[in-house]
Amino acid sequence: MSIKNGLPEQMKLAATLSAELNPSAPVIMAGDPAGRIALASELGYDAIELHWANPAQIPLAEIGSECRKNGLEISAFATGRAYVQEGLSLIHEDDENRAAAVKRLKDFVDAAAPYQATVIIGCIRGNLSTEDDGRRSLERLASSTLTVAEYAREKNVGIVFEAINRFENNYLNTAQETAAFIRENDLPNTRILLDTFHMNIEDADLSKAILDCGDLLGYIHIADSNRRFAGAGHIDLKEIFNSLKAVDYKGFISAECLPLPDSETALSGWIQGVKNAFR
Ligand code: LER
Ligand code: MN
Repeated sequence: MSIKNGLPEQMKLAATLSAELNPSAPVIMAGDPAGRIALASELGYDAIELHWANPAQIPLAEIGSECRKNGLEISAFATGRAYVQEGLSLIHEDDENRAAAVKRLKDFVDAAAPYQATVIIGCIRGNLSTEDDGRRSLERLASSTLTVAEYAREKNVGIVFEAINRFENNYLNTAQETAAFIRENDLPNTRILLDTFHMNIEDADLSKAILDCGDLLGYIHIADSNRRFAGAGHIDLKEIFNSLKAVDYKGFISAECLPLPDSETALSGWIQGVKNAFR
């Protein structure tokens, strides 16, 4: 295994970026893309993960050019803000809303294609209504996600589908349930995103969850138990890294954590926490 900056070279580190910082949203940096991207590069990050509700609002030409200048990639486009801010949901009972959610994800795929970036399906899968027994919603989810995944395959863009804790999405919470959904529906170009913050709430055995996903694992979000930077809580990150090594994980590991106590401290603390866990 070749090691670069204290980590396996095959594991690349991404810093999350959005337009504005919000102490309750798990995005580590925001604002002036040029300054933020230069700082992330200086600290040892390899990539940037973008968090916007709509790709049309992203200053993508500037971000792309600053990334190139600093030798960084765009790892992924997170899409959950389209649900949180605009209510677009892949399982919505209203056909128009659901079609708009699918269209938004296709727009994200188009934005991701030139950068060979991945598109994340997380909170945009929406929440089950209280009257729903789940079956019809899961059928809608499978159909909407299949449409997006087939479109992504044509554009050669990878999709990662995230297991999210029950307080944000009220179904498909564990790694096992989420992996089963992807496998059973044979979704093309689609792998699972595991987020250690959600796993700490939902998965009884974090290591086993990673090992069971195996090569279905396509992307990792690392935040600690309190959703602060790696090392700021009580998750056993050494165990996480040992499991990632065991499945020969070769993807991005992203700092999707709260910008606390401030963005700069979280950015440098996260890198240090990840390196300590790997040692
Ligand atoms: C999205 O990656 C995620 O983890 C959500 O919890 C964002 O709030
Ligand atoms: Mn996440």
